[in-house]
Amino acid sequence: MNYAGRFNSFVFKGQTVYEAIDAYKQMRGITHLEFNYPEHFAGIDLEELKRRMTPLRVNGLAIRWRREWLRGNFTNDDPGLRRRAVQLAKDGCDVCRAIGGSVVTLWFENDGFEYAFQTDYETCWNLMVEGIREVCDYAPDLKISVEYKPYEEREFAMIDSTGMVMYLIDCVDRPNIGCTLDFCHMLMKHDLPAYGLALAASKGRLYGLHMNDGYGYKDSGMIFGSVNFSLCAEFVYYLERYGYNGVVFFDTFPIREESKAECQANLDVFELIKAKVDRVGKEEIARVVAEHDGIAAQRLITELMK
Ligand SMILES: [Mn+2]
Repeated sequence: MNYAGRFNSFVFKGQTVYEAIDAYKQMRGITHLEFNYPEHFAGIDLEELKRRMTPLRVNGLAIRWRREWLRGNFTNDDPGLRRRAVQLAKDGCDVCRAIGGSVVTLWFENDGFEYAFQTDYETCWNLMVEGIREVCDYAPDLKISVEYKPYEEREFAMIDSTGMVMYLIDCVDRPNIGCTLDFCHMLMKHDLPAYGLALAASKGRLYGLHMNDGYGYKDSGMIFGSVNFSLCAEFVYYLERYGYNGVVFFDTFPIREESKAECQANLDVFELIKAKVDRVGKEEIARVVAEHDGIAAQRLITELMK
């Protein structure tokens, strides 16, 4: 498996990007880096960055629009700001390519609404589709991956569920559009994580993973497998079944925990759950799934817990 951790687990505690890279190099199993653009590139020389990160590779980067676009990224009612929001994503594509990455993740933190009568839904949907299409066409050599989240920062997000992101992919209608699935975001929406995975992967549109765990009512960002063992095991099984060969990125929030140990704990438990799935075997799991029976499923979960 390819693994990456979250830079802000270190940066939010005052460490530099280079210090975080050094920490990742010391962990067992980390293979890739995943940046935020533009925040992690302030004052960074790309050639220097490439030297410092070797032998780690870059998966890609996530665009962060942040507060300047509070009224919307791609649905902003100010045409100039909207244009700059699309341009920021295109600039991110250039940087991603320059450092050897292949996936640009778009999470539309500001595209949503709070009030009835606040939004013309059809107009805004079309702005989302057209903006994303423009980014896809700008960088046909990169994977443009939309990460959905049901709410936070807005009360309602434009792209709020597995179903919505699959519909979006259909509307954008480009070969390089896909999605990144965040485990906590799926739980927040009461989307069954493995179900969404199967829909996206079966269409060849699963470009990224944000692995974490939580209680479902917010973006808890806890260690993978800490809360929902059975759902995590099912998720790993379907990753193997569809031959996912992208990066497993741990999108967790070690606010009180030591960041390096927390990332390593994620990676170790993911490997353990993967080993359990492999021990039981894909064929045996498929046989149980085919029974379509709750008790048989629970017997399998019990077996996986051993
Ligand atoms: Mn995420």
